[in-house]
Amino acid sequence: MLRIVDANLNRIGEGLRILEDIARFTLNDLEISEQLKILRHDLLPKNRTVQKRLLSARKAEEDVGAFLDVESEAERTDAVSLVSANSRRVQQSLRVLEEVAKIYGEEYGLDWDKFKHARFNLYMLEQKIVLKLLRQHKKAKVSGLYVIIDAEALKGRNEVEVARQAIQGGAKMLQLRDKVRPKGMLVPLAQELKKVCAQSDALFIVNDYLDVAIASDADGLHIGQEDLPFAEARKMLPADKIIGCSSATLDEALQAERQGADYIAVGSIYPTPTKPGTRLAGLKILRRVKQKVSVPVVAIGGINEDNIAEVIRAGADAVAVISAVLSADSVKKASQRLTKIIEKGSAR
Ligand code: TZP
Ligand code: MG
Repeated sequence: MLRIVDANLNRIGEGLRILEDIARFTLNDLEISEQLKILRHDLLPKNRTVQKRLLSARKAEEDVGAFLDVESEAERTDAVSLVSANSRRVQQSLRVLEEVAKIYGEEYGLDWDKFKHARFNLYMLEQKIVLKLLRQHKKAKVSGLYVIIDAEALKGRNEVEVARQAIQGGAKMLQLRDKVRPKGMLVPLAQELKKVCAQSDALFIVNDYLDVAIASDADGLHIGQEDLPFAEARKMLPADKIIGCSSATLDEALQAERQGADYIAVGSIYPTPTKPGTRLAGLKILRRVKQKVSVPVVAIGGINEDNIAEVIRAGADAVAVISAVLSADSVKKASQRLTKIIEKGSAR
């Protein structure tokens, strides 16, 4: 029994340490990593006599299961599977200790209730870590050509077909921007667009509407300075979804980053008839924002084949366009040309 207790305590310590390091170094999340650290310290025995008894019972060289690897151990390809596998390990060990402690608790100084609480605590922490990792993964994909499917610029063309063409032409992100149609019509359209994006690993973002983003399981939401306040949107949007914020000044961009924006859109870079009355930010603000923030920066407004190279040179990670793609005769060819220039510029 002591060998079981010893082995499971070791497993718990090791598994929690991996989770803690992922929270600390991969997610930079102080709160989660501290919670895991406290959990680890709380669970491992501090009583010297108990520690000694456990050490004396250890016979690692006689462990018949020591090298019994299962297939899935070699398959842990990313941080999410690492977190899932290690959470499972810790949860199972906590369960074992809970059962052992119910019978031998007094003799070994183990409290079964503590293991049970820790197990439930870990279910929640695992969920938090996984959702945050998934968000980080999406955030890392903010790059390249970002095509905004704007209802008014479509001129009767079919959104889904336009989306397919844009992706075939190299777009890495799509946004549904529709300030006209009722949401009852937008939700099925958004769901369809999400499917098209998911097939090609492109990000699908909904402009303005949190409810449509949630209903369509979009990868994220885009909000402007006068839309739903960031904090409210973050509270209501699932933790694995990203939020992008528009900004026209360095102060707005810095504030958005402080609030937790996953990307910052800077615009308008050039004057544009697509959004009359929009504030002009220009390349200078784009450069300054890029220097000051660490989240990806998206440039928007009046960008086309003639000026996109200088936008990339100014530091944009992604370029959002409406008319340069939607007004072209061929959505696919226009996307291809823009993508090519972006790739050339980014390779420098
Ligand atoms: N936000 C700032 S400028 C702009 C938006 C939505 C319009 C971008 O459209 P275009 O046609 O690429 O200039
Ligand atoms: Mg808006």
